Amino acid sequence: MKVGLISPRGTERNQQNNIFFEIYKNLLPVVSFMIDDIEFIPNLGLLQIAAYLDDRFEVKYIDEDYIDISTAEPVIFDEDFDLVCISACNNQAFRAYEIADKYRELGKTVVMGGFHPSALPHEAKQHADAVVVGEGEDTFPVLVEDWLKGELKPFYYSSGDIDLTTIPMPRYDAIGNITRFNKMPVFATRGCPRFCDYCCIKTLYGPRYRKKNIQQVVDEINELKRLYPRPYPFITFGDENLLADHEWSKELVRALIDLNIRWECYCDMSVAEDDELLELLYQSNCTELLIGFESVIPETLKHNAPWKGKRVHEYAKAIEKIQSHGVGIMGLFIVGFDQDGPDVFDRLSEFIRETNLFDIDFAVLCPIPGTRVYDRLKADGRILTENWNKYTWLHVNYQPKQMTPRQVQEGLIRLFKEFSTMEMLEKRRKYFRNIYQRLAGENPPHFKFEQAYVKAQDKIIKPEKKDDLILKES
Ligand code: B12
Ligand code: SF4
Repeated sequence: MKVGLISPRGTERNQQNNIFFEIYKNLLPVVSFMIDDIEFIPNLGLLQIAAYLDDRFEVKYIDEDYIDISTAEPVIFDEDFDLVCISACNNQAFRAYEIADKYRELGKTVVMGGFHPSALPHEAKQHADAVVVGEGEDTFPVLVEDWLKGELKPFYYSSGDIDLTTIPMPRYDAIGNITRFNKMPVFATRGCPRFCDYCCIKTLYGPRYRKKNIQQVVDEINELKRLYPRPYPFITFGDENLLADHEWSKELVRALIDLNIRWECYCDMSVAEDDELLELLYQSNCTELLIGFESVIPETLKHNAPWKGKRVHEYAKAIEKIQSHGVGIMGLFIVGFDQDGPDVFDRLSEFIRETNLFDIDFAVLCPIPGTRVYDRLKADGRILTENWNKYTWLHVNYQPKQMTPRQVQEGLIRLFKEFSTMEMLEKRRKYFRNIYQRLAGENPPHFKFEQAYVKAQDKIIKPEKKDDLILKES
């Protein structure tokens, strides 16, 4: 039996049909000067559920984000699947429904899961024979057996508390042409004990922070090294906070040192308090830590991510400490909260200039279904569109409190542009060159810093005037 695993197109920054693509394509080499290009990552959710399909099934993974749009239809629909499994984030939902409808017209069974169907299962059910709500490990195997018996149920609800030490390795071997991707996703933990108002993580994975065994993680990375030709793939841990438990993290990072990879992960700034962990991160080639600072305005954080609000005064010191250990930080920021006035952009800009962040990414608040922000804005009648194609964290989909949607949109673009110039890159390059030379001598082996810089220079194309287009669309 043939099973299709389909990740519909949607990634704003990777897709040529998206309005942000042009501007982002031109800016990214400078924003993210340490990665080779825009990041290309396969869908781990689908590879994970594929691990439950035994040898009765032949699986085919199709990732529409990485198919030329002009040839996407035949690639997706010229397959004779018996079962079609589709995964969707919000901004993939409409395309997921299109694919699902067409397959159902062809008489195929379609099942859906992932963030969007889990938040809005009844909407997704209109396009699928069955919807999985939450994690797939305890639901998908049951669903498959029901399907084989002809007893498929409309909804499958996860317990939300899967024991990660018992789950099989994702089917990385099903990726197919693996070198289309420049980063390989690995998860070592799942869940987050916090509940920030704008975040959907708890809705999908529940409140408990759970871990795999370290050996499982090592085995997964070794499998990726086996599948991926040298140079080894860059490993991106998608965990909400890989380093939340410092003692366990140290054990994990020690194991990563022996694997000889380059890697990154999300974490919080408490890492700055642990010198031993910082040293291990450097030794293990951790290129950057992605930290969601979200805002530098205490009032904003107090209302939207209170636990971050308590630490906002320590942000700058923590960044300095972490980066001085040769580990860069990608600062993740969100603009457009109710407490943000028009000065939010200047305040953010000033903070970033002062802190020499290795990498930066900006987003505009997005009212994701299943979050408190969504419920609040919906109740206030402030959601401007439920066109999920625009739920990208780059479009303004709601009526901000202290600004117009246009002001927020323009401010976001201004920030991207301001920090995506060769001048800013040069400044950061000097800052990090000093750090690496202090740590490792004249030619630091840690990063191919100079090559990355030259490559970024080559790739800079003067952004065309796309601003009008963006503003009209949002
Ligand atoms: C890696 C990653 C990416 C990668 C690409 C991943 C890819 N190709 O799928 C990149 C960097 C390209 C990316 C881009 C974006 N991302 Co992203 N990303 C992640 C991240 C960090 C990890 C994803 C992952 O590997 N999860 C691990 C797998 C195992 O979990 P899972 O996908 O949930 O799958 C489980 C269940 O959901 C279920 N399941 C999932 N699909 C299916 C399908 C079926 C049929 C079944 C039965 C079950 C099932 O079973 C799985 C096992 O339990 C998540 C955060 C997170 N914790 O998930 C954010 C996250 C998914 N991204 C998010 C966002 C907002 C984006 C962007 C819009 C950002 C931007 N502005 O550019 C884009 C758009 C993505 C798109 N495809 O269009 C949001 C999604 C919000 C939402 N509600 O939709 C998340 C949740 C981050 C967050 N905290 O808000 N992302
Ligand atoms: S934003 Fe980060 S800290 Fe807050 S709930 Fe989501 S994953 Fe947890």
